[in-house]
Amino acid sequence: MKRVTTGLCAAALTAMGAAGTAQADSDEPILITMNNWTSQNVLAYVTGDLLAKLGYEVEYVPSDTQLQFQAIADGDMHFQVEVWEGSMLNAFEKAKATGGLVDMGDHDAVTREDWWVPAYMVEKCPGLPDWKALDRCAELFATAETSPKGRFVGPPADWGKHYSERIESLGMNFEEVPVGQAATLWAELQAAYDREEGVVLFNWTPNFIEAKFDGVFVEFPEYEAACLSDPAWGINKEMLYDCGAPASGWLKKAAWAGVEEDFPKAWELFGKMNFTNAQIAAAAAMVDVEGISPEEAAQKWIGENEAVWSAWLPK
Ligand code: TMO
Repeated sequence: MKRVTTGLCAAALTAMGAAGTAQADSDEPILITMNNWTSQNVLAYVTGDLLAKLGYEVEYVPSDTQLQFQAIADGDMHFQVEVWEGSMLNAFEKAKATGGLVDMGDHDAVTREDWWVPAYMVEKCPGLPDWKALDRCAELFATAETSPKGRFVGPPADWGKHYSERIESLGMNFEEVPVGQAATLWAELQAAYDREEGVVLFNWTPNFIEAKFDGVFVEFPEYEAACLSDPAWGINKEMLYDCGAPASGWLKKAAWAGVEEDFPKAWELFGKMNFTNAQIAAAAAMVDVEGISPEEAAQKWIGENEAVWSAWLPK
């Protein structure tokens, strides 16, 4: 990906041009934010591969799902390809308000992130997917560690979900046991699924899960913005978080405001990039089902979807 600057003869430059590598508008690397779930990693590498086609140098910077937005606003990172409403709204809005971070538009994808049960649990616990039914069946979800409370297998801490508060706010007979990384969520699901044992875990869509496991999201009190800001809203008059996440959430892109001037071709690309639910689910499946690396998955996606991405490149 290294841009060739000096000491290169004209013939070689022409050859590069013929191979489709354009001249970039900056020598500085573009810093792409990397998070800790699969589709984001694949889409980040797709972004990097497309930037390379425009002649840019690219670096990938690992970041925390909540703290990344202020880092983007400060120009310490330049682009995030997956901003999820259900887990990042507040941190995103706060950074946007400083003026340093720009909303680069929505993907077509519609998202949901919430508690999720396999379909066989709906038969074992009448009334599911309603959360009150789940709560009545708490014992079916108990483990030695949580008994007599049910165990909720929660997300890594940096995903900003406030589930322990939700359990308290709704007075549920559950205990959150968070995982350290996404792979543990799927290992817990697979282990329970094979034996049709009780399990309720954090999940989201689009994801590879829908292609491999049959199940449903738990229906909590319907999301309204006030649930996250006004304790008086909802069932619990003294606490926030007494609601589910948006059932039809947005998925956005975010960039550092300085990209427009420093990397104008990249700015145009970021504005046009747009993934669907099916594309994102397939991106995750290449890694989590087929077992190839996120880098390879990105290259495969680029190879198979030229008609899609070529429309995003600046003319
Ligand atoms: C932000 N995530 C897709 C992991 O819920």
